[in-house]
Amino acid sequence: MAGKTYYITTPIYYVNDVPHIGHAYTTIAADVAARFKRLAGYDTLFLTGTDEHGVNIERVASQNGVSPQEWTDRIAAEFKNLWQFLNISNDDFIRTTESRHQRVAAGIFTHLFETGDIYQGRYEGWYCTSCESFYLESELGPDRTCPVHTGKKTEWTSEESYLFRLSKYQDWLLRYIKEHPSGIEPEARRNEVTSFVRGGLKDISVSRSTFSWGVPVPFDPRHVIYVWIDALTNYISALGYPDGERFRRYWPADVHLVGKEIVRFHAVYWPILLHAARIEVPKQTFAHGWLTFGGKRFSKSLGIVIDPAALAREIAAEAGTDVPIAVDALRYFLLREIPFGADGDFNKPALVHRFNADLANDYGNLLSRTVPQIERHFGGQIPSPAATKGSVSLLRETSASAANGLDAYITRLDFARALDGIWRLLGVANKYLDEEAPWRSVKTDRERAGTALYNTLEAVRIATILLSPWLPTATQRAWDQLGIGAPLSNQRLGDAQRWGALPAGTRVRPGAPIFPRIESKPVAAASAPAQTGGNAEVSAISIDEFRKLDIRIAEILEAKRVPNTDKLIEAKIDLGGEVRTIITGLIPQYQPEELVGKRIVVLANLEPRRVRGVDSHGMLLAAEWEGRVALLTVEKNAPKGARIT
Ligand code: ME8
Repeated sequence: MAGKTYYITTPIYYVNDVPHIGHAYTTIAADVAARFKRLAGYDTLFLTGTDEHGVNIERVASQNGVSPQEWTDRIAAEFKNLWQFLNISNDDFIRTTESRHQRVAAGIFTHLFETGDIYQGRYEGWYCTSCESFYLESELGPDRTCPVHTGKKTEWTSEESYLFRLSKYQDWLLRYIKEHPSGIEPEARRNEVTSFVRGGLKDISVSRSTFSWGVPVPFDPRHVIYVWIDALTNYISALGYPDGERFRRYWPADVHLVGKEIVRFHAVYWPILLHAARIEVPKQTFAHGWLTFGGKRFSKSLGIVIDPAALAREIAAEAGTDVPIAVDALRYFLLREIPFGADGDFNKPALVHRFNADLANDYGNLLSRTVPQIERHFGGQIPSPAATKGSVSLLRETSASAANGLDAYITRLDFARALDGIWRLLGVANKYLDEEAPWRSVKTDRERAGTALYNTLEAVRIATILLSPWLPTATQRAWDQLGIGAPLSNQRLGDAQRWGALPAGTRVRPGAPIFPRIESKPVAAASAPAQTGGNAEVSAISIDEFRKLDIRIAEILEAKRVPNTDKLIEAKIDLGGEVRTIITGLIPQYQPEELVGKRIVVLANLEPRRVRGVDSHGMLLAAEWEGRVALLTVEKNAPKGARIT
């Protein structure tokens, strides 16, 4: 893999307002791709930044009573802070007001003027200030509104302007797209661009003289460079074009990741501009779909926004965990739920569901089901596997196919499929563990139990490496619990492709559940641990009232997980001759298997109720604190049925 490079960019975002979840969506996707390519051994460069010029920014700064520079400094800082908060690993952050950028934008403009591709003329047309773009009459919505910003009126703009000979390159571009079909993805966007170009390219205006907040045209300072021409050049100015070391190393870019509304700028204007300037064209523009809310696009100008930081804090509070874990969940959710490329509606219950089902249950629980067993039965050290004990071939195969398929999926930015492969592995690992049930076999065949625990943790090790691009915080915590000496950050894809690399003898470090479940109200009500939270108001009761409680000792005869729930266990208990069923919410603190045989304390005269189609009669008493649960048990082998008085 030595010598392979990967250069990925996001759009540089406008600083007319603070970032929202739509911006986070693109940036998280680019971050996962960049982190993955680093993992796969590519020499990777990941660029994002801010687009700080144009009449919009000039206007919003003046509305806020500050200079455009003060305004852009303030909002650029908001973007940088958000990227840090979301654990974005960009290698550079380019701002179009930086001199390293302005120099390049001005240089290219002058060069194209000298070669005759930019010429002086007049431009008239319908202009949307939110898009910073002219539209043809035929493209406008009702009342000459913008086709992208629904309801926003375009303005008739007529001014002396420099123009760029886009028309001259129409045939070249059509040929180029045909010969390099993967240059515009997905296919629907390629078709859209092709038909737009076939419809005929008109020369475009590339300067403005009605305002001054922009990069001055070097040979005619009455004009500033059109903000889109200025902005697009960020992808090479950040590399130190023309003679920077990074430009030589990373250009042409592997992927310009953008939202679908700006595909035309990236897949028509930008390649033509580069070609005219004799600069290589990027390998690909990938235009993803829109994140919507109630079917409407998140957008500052449309007034539909979600602050990703506020959302992550909310999720963290609901799960009773810290914010970086909630950030991981958001990163995962956005790329799991919506096939990348298509539009998708944001929906918080779906996020909560993914948090519980995928992250807490399928991934986090694998650790809670194994690491404490190693601690309890194997002195805290991961035992050596015995080849003859049980069949591990399905686990090995699924893990190899998850790890081997990933690079191709990420190259295609098919995040959902990549995650599907990893989840297949987690599914097989959970099933393997259920079937092997080391908590049972440890009593009869220690070697088999040890082998099962080793193999499950080996699957966890591999999944943890593979998931690290999506879940940088959670995978680090999982790695810490595994106790492996070599840091996670040093792992490469090859380490996940080698079954058996988990060193036997490793000392595990049990810890708190990495993704504590988010309890929605109805499930909490169905779960039985005594509600003795520290904040509950406790009022005094009389001894007679206490005597009304029928609290008795019981033994758990059987316990099994209630299907399609994350937390509930159906337990059969013996109250000294009387057998009852009680539904209790004890997972992940307890697994059904370990409850069997325990002598516990039950509130026996609680009204029966139906939970998930089963009559539950009574309540297992348990202490609950800081999200943890401990069952009450008894000393001196008190007999089943004995009353607590
Ligand atoms: O267009 N769904 O900046 P911008 C998905 N400065 N992605 C969304 C989104 C949504 N609802 N809303 C925003 C600009 N995005 C120019 C770019 S590049 C040389 C200049 C993301 O602040 C998506 O990537 O309007 C979209 O293309 C971008 O933010 C637009 O950001």
